[in-house]
Amino acid sequence: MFDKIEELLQEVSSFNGTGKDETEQFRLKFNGKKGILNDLFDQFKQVPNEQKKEYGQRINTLKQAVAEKLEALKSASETEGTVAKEDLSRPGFPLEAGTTHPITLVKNKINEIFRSIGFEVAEGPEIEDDWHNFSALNMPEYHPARDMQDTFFIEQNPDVLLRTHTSTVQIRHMEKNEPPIRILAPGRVFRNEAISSRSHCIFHQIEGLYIDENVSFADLKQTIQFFTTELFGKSKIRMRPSYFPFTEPSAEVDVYWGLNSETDYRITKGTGWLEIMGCGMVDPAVLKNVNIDPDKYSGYAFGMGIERIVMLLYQIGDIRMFFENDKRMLDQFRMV
Ligand code: 2NL
Repeated sequence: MFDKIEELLQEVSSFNGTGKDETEQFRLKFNGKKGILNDLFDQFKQVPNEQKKEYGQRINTLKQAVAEKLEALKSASETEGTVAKEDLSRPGFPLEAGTTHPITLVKNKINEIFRSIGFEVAEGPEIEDDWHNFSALNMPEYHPARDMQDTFFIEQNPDVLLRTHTSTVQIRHMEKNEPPIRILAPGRVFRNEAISSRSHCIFHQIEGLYIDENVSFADLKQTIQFFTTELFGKSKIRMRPSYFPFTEPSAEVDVYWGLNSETDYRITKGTGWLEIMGCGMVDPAVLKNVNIDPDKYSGYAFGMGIERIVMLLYQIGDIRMFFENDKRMLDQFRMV
């Protein structure tokens, strides 16, 4: 009798049914209403008293073994089921896409605004020579205006330098093209400045140039006003007299930002006005340098730093944030 139970125990532990039907047959054979276990429990009454204890222990062991085997088979078939049910057409885990840097974002916006009124984007080299960066722009060798910005020279050669403004692009364009000329020159420029929260050696500029017959200061003002309205939604501007070696007359452009918030007070120093760019009528000496007849043609030019505009638009307090590439900063421009 005990040998029979021992045999059954062996059968249970060695059972390794794979299919669903096989497992169900196994379950019915041992656990079914008319299964072996019920049978063995029914026989308990006929077992002699002195053997009842051992018999009880053995059939309980068998019952336990059957239960464990069924549990093991069940979880194995569940795992199998999941694999079989896997939807292979499901999309994979998404890869996080990069974001557009705020400087690029604003540069593109400004490009679009001027393209809509007939300007074309022009580009040129970052490593320049003295002529395109200084001399052609009415800044001869000993002109005091050259001290206005500190220049990076390379290879100890004063004729190989990093451009300090993108006017170089416009000089090159005027040398190769006849008026009418309507171009926009965005790009990186380089100045040897002390690192602080307000200054940086590499920054971005956009300059614009329009040369044709009868271009006037009124044309310049209207164009700038169109630009500030498009970019900031603000059309109230003023022009203050200024000086640049390459324009005459020259002006600084202020936008009326308003005094609606505490931030407005802080960034406009309580005046409501904000300086956004410099501009002027191209100096006849510059036109002569690129073989454009100043008696026939006139033109205007303007220039602005992109970082400053981005800081205004998105309330960024420190210029160094543009170059740290901190993901927490860049991620904020995902939806812009
Ligand atoms: C500023 C002011 C300015 C120009 C740039 C220019 C270029 C040529 C001829 C004449 Cl080829 N002018 N550019 C003119 C006036 C102002 O920039 O504050 N820039 C950040």
